[in-house]
Amino acid sequence: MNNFEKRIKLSYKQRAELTENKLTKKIFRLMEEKETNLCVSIDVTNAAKFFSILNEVAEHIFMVKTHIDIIDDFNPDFIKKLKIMAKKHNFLIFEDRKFADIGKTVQLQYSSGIYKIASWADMVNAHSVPGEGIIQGLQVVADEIENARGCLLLAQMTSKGTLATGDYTKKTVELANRCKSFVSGFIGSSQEKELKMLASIADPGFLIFTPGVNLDTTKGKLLQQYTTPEQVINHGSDIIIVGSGISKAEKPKEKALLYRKEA
Ligand code: 5BU
Repeated sequence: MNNFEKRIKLSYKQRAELTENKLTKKIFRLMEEKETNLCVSIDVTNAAKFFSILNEVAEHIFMVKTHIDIIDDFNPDFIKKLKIMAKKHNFLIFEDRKFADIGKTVQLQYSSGIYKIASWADMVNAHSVPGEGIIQGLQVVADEIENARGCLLLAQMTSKGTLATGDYTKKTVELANRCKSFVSGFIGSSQEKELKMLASIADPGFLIFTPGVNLDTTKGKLLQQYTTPEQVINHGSDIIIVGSGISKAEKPKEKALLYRKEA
């Protein structure tokens, strides 16, 4: 079996055995246990609204994705509440921070400042453009934390005209291969050709997360591109990230169930 076939055919249990990454193993276990590969992205600016949506969808997700720096009324209670909910409803937290600097700067951005991301986010993501230093900088922080921490590399992006294609994607996968203890996998494109390419070169011990998923439209605002859950999973992705398709719906809970079933 080639990598693509392994991704499609092996069970989560079998896939979990192909990695030593602690967070990746935890994710495979959790997806199997909760019977969901849905990660919801709640991109709202008000804390009360954020928690109201999260409360509705919690039973259907294995992970919530945040953009912590868009919350207008952020204070440390936000994190306390988020952690309590994550424990109660058994989901993980992914801060979509997209780190992009040299090692010693990302080390500080990950550990310090107002948000202290490393203290609460199980998963973060990073651009591969700085090279291995970015992973080393994040990992210095992660190694000090008791709970499993992981990182996704942006091998691709979902926006039309992205420069993260072809050789850039291949080199990102090579970088990940050198840093398997901290890198859990990749952000993959929602577009068929690109995603299939990534799914065929990425070792099946790596997870592929795909945003740009929506059942109602193919074009989002400001050059976002969408495809359906069924398409991205058949094209080799493991996890769908759904934002406005759920959070802007009249009934987020019903939509979350729908996306969960589709994926
Ligand atoms: P949407 O409302 O489903 O379009 O939200 C998608 C979310 O995923 C949003 O938070 C983006 O920042 C995030 N995203 C993305 O859309 N495309 C990418 O390539 C990456 C992240 Br990386």
